[in-house]
Amino acid sequence: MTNMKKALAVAAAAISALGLAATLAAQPSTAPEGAKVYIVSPQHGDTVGTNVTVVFGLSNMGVAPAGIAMPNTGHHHLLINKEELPAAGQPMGADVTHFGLGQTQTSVTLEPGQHTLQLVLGDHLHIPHSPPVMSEKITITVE
Ligand SMILES: [Cu+2]
Repeated sequence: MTNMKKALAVAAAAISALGLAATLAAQPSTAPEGAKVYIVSPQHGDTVGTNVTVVFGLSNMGVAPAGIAMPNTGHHHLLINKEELPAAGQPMGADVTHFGLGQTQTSVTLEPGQHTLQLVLGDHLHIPHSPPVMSEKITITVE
């Protein structure tokens, strides 16, 4: 192969790799079968004080910090008193709490009354997986 042909072949390979990367980036990250996110604590129906430690659980997937693209991983997002779920295929915004360092628990201060908590896993771009990996929404009472 001449040098020119070699250069063209390398360029063609680079272009097709870029095209593939662009195609992959447009796809939501997939979640494996059996992936499950759940709230370990508190439990649905619990009565708690105003300072609440929320412990996140995840099975059949791994936790990775935001920005790190690894298959079958994501980071947690906590939804407090949210009626609607995050839109599919779009990064979650500031209306949910991101745990982009890979945290698996947090402490929140809540007013007395009833509150709902729900977790949604997001990929390296904060986009819910396909299919979405989200916990059941639990209700707690704060006294
Ligand atoms: Cu996020």
